[in-house]
Amino acid sequence: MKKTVLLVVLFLFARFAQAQFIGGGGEASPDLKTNLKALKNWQNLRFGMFIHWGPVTLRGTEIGWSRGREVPIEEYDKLYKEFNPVLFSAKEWVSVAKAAGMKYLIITSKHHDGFCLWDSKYTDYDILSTPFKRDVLKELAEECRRQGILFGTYYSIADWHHPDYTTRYGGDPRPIEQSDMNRYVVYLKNQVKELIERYGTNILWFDGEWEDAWDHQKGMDLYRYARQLRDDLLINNRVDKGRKGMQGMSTSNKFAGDFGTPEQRVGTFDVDRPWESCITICRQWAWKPNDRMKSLRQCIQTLAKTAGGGGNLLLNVGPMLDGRIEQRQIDRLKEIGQWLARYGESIYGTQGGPFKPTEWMACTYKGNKIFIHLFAWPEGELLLPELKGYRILSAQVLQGQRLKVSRQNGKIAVRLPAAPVDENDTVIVLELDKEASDIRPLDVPENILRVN
Ligand code: FHN
Repeated sequence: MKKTVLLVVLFLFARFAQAQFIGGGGEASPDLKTNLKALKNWQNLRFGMFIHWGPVTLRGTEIGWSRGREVPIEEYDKLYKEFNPVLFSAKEWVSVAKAAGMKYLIITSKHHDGFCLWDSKYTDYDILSTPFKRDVLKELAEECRRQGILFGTYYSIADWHHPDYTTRYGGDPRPIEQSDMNRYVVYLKNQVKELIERYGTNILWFDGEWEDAWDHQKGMDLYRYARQLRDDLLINNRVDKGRKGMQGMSTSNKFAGDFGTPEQRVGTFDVDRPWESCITICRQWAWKPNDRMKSLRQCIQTLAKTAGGGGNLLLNVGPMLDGRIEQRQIDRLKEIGQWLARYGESIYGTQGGPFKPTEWMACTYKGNKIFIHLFAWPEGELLLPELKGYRILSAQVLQGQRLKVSRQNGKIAVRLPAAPVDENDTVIVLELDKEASDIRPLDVPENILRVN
């Protein structure tokens, strides 16, 4: 008997140790815990605007990365002396986001090039040192509050301009012997404090954590520092070193961060861990003349697939050097907004699933309603795997006609109209006899569909 008890105790301890130190499940340490109310609110918003902007826009090359490449470092670091975007209007930008159906906005307060779009007490390499002399972050933060858009700030941990940051880029000849990363971390924290206390940022979207200058300890320390300044703050997983490349999710719970950050792709279906895909509406993050822009179809289907996978979409625009957002990008965003004005119920406040996304469909649900987003049009009938234990009370095209629904050979069969109602994404609504939240996610065989 004594021997059995000892074995049980040893087994339980081993399990506990595994959860804590080897990661992959188990609890994140208490002071790295996400503010669940803030997280839920943000997840319900589903769609935000990302903005990459700075003096580099004078050259139309990529922000940060073109320093020391397309634009010699000396020239790049002097661009701010010519930066005078007189047509910048926070009201216009926020109105464009709102018209697109976006519910939050994240602006690059400081990118890898180290230039600050606000009046920072800790550097002169900021917007007040330009001929423009207006605090872009102040105007945007206030306008977001005025128009009810959640305001957030991107902040690059990598700072290729700052003398104390210890990773050089772009052939930068400056030796790092005099550099002091601890001094840089003090600078970083002081600026983060400004963003939280002076601009009321709700989301800290860190980036540039992949370089050797940054490590796990610094990541966890920065997360704790920011959360103790403001508890209902959301901080992405690029505050720490857990992110596994562009797929964007952290490899274990030991790393800090409230949500994963897949980049330039729709994240993998995951309804257990929060995530947000950041994707450019064109190809470059910062503005580039005649950069290829995504079609309306691509934009809407990317949003539906992201929500259908359980994630948020942060769609990026790069405003021009005079401060305006390009008219064609404004028009594209407005078109997305028109689709959301009609079908937004199938995106905002929904969860991903229960049918997992495929090439031709994605699925979201809310309460007892399941929204099937169709990107291709089946011949005659839409067939879906059975939902055992659930009665389907009705089926209809969202905002449209009712449809005949039946069970056939263990499948749900929805009789469809001859043609899609919306070429980009026609939404079919199934109303169930009870909440859909307990349905375990289901794979939909690609070949279940006969497309005409
Ligand atoms: O280098 C940056 C890039 O410029 C852009 O900011 C994206 C946005 O997520 N992040 C980095 C690349 O991973």
